[in-house]
Amino acid sequence: MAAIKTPKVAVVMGSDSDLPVLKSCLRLLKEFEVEAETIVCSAHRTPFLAAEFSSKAESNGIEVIIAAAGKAAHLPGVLAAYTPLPVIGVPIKSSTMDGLDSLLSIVQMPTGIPVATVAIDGADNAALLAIQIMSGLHPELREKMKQYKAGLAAKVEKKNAELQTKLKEEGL
Ligand code: RP5
Repeated sequence: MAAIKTPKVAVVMGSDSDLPVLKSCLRLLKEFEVEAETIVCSAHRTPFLAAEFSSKAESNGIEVIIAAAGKAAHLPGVLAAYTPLPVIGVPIKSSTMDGLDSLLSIVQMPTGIPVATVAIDGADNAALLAIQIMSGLHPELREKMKQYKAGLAAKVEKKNAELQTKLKEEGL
């Protein structure tokens, strides 16, 4: 049986000014031991690079593309146009419109070319969704995702227990 390769995603940002938002995405991918190819590439300033990168992504072993952009955020849609791979769009809050411009530019894709869009600045969910998509091929990711969710639940349970104690102490 052929060895299953390391899961690999591309994290593409429209500008280096998007990096602060994407750091938590990169940290999560690292935590789940997913390889990330991370580049700056603009749909408007480097359109040929965007087309070339996306056209070659599948043959370069990438399984999911995460694309972040702000303002007239066309990068995720342009990348999606050039690849059969799933593309996850991260709208960046980078202008006077508080990211609503980015959100609508990314989410309102025409039929046939979907971009799975997370919340404005929702970089963590982009990483988690990419991991969930890849976990069909990589069972170890499915197991890690179960542990991650159990960890989230444990944190909420702890907070609830603390709240109950506090309420009792304050007679509320
Ligand atoms: C978008 O324009 C980028 O994704 C970024 O969010 C925004 C501003 O880019 P810079 O002017 O900071 O390079 O293309």
